[in-house]
Amino acid sequence: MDHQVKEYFDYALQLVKEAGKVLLTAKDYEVESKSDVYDLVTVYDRKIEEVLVKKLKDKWPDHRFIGEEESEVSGIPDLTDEPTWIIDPIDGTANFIRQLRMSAVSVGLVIRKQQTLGIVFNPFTDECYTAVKGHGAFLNGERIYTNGETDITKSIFAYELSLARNPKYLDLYMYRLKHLMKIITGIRSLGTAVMSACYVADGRLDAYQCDGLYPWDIAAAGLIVTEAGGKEFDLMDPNFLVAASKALADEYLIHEKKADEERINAK
Ligand code: LIP
Repeated sequence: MDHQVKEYFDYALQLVKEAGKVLLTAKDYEVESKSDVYDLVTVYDRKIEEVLVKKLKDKWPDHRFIGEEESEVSGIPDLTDEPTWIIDPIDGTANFIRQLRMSAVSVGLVIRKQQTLGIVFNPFTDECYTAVKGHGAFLNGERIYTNGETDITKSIFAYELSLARNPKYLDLYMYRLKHLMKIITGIRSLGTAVMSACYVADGRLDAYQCDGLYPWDIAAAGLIVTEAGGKEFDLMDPNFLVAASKALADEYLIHEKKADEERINAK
C-alpha cells in the first residue's frame, strides 16, 4: 500500500474509533430538526464532525472537507482534485436518538475524484468496516466479500423510501415497492445508508437502494462495497444502488423500469 495512503488510513481509523466511542456515553442531549421534522440533528453530530475536521486539518492543512453538518449550513462544496475528506459524523441519527444501536461514524477520502479509503464504525455493535482502494474490504480486520447473489428472487434488499415523504414521489415509490415485494425474498429498512451498504459488503444483505442521498452517505460505504466485490456506483449520484453483483443490480433496474411503466399505464 502507498505509504502516504497508509498514513491517512491509520490516522483516520484512530479518529473514527475515538469519535464512535463518544456515542456510547451520550445522554441528556437536545434534538433539533433541520430541513424538516424527520431530518434530525444532535450536539453529537455537530461536535463529532467539528473534531474530525479539526484534527485532520491540523495534520493536513491543504486538505478539503465535505461534512454533512457543515454542508447543511454552507451548502455542499464542489468536489475538486484535491484530497477531500467526506464525513458523516452520525449516519442513522434518528436511530441514535431512539437507541436502536444502528448508527455509524463514516469517513471517506477522495483524491483526484477517486475514492481512496473508507471507514464506517458502528460503536454499538463494535463493527468497523474499512477499505483502501485496490486492497480489499474488511470487517474488524477480517477480509469480507459480498455474497455474489445474482438471482433477485432469492435476495433480501435493504430498501429506503426517504423521498416517498414528498407527495410528488409517493406514488412512484409505492409502485416500485409493490412490484419489488412480489418478486424478492424480503425487504429491510435499517435507517442508515452506510450500515445497509456495509451489510451488502459482508454478504448479510444482497442489495441496498435509496434515492436522495448525499456524498457523505456514499463515500466510505460505497468503496467498502466495491472493494468487497459489489457493483460500482457514482459517488455524486444521489440514487444509490449497491448490490452483491452487477447482474443483481441490472435485474433490479429492469424491475424498477417495469414498475414505473405499470404506474404510467395505470393512469
Ligand atoms: C440518513 C440515512 C438514512 C436515509 C436518510 C438520511 P442521517 O442519514 O442514513 O438511511 O434514509 O435519508 O440520509 O441523517 O441519519 O445522517
